[in-house]
Amino acid sequence: MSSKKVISGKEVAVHNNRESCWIIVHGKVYDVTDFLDDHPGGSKIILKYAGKDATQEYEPIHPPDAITTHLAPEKCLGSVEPDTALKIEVKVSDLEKQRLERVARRPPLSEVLNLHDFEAIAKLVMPEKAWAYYSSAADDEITNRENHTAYHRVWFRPRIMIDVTKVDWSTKILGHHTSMPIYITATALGKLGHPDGELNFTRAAANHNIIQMIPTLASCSFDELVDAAQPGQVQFLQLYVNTNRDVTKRIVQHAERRGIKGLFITVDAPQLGRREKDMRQKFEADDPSEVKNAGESDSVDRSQGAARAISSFIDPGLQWSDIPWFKKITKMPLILKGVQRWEDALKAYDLGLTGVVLSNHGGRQLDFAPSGLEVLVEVVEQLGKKRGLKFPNEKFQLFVDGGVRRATDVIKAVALGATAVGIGRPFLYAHSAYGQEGVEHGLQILQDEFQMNLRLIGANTIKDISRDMVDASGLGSHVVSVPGDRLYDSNYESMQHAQLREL
Ligand code: 173
Repeated sequence: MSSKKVISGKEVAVHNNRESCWIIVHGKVYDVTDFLDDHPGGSKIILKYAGKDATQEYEPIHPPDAITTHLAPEKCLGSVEPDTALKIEVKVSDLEKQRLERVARRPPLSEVLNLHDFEAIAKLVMPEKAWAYYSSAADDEITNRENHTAYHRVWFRPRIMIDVTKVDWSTKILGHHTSMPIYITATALGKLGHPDGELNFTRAAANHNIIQMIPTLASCSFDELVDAAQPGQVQFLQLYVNTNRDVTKRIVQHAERRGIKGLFITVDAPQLGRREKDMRQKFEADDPSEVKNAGESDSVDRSQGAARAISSFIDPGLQWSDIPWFKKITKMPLILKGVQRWEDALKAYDLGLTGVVLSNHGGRQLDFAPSGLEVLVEVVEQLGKKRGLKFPNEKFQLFVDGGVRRATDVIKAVALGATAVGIGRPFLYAHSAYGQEGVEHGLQILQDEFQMNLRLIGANTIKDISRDMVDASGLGSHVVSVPGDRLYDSNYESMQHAQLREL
């Protein structure tokens, strides 16, 4: 059959089972019968849409080119005759109606004063599934909360009587200009939060001269995000290494040809962490009857949540000896994302890499992994002692991500030796609640906070933020503010004091 053929929705509807399974995505009809068992998210979800239009379900969790990359061209049977496709009737539930009412009641952006506000609003207005996916973290979410509270254990030692009439917080990341020492870090599945997906970040980053790190698992295609960039706009790529290295090689070399300026290889996720908030959503099973039938033959256990369902391609065999291969296939600067101890940072340096991101993946991987901020201190110390390096350093750059909500957090990391800091969830929340405008507002908030805080600590530029401007002596002390164990705490029944007697 030629892909030019026009097929009626009625004809597609006949192919609604495991023996012959056609689906419609973006107006095209695909024969996915042979692909059912190879689908990383399992066959069950495809069979739910067998003979029907699957675009709405497909869109947020796949880049638009996922189908054409995974299916042979002849599996595209043609286009569906307009308005004839069977759709799954989506009933607007009462809960959804209530959510839409809350969306209409969002405060204007002028009332959003800080990045926490975005999180609070997003929690109220996002679809529950998307909130669960973005906000979830590993196990008891201790590391997730520690990422933020670690910043509370670093205090400023401000300088006074400095002429701070003019302050400038622009700097360079891997040699590229940025208006602030931050970048928008990679986060998967942007369309779960907003229909424009990661394009919101690309466009907002352009308007604020900020670097965007494009995720491997973006909802938008890589090329869409590169095409949307302004001339000269700098983008990095976050890479999940595929078990099939030919696929990885193709991605990397394509990225280099498209002008990507840095390759951030994720090294903290040989297997995805258990994110229980996400798991509780039973991701694809909106229909409660389906949850009961979850024992049906389907090789993927979707009770494991959205991320695990689509991450089976990630190679748990990735190791240090793979690094020379990456250096052979690309000239892009190579940075390891997810380094969690100084020994590994030194190894990365010794192997000639350009830098490391001290990160625990937003607390989504190993619970009780230390915060990037705490690792930063030991890495700077050991690279100084054992390799004679001073930070910040043009040749080997240190980045931190996780838990950042304020410019003061960024300034603390910079004082401790970081070149820049990655911010992920706050921009996801901003875009989920307000789209591109929200992301831009979030960036503007940070710009304003930088101006004020540089003045208040007595630094005219990023270069003037020195190690002596912070006291990090309490950072390693987890006694001060270890986050509470919320699940345990909510089960524990408080004891009572002695009561007054009844008269
Ligand atoms: O943290 C994540 O959720 C993540 O990195 C991921 C990995 C694989 C699939 C989807 C998301």
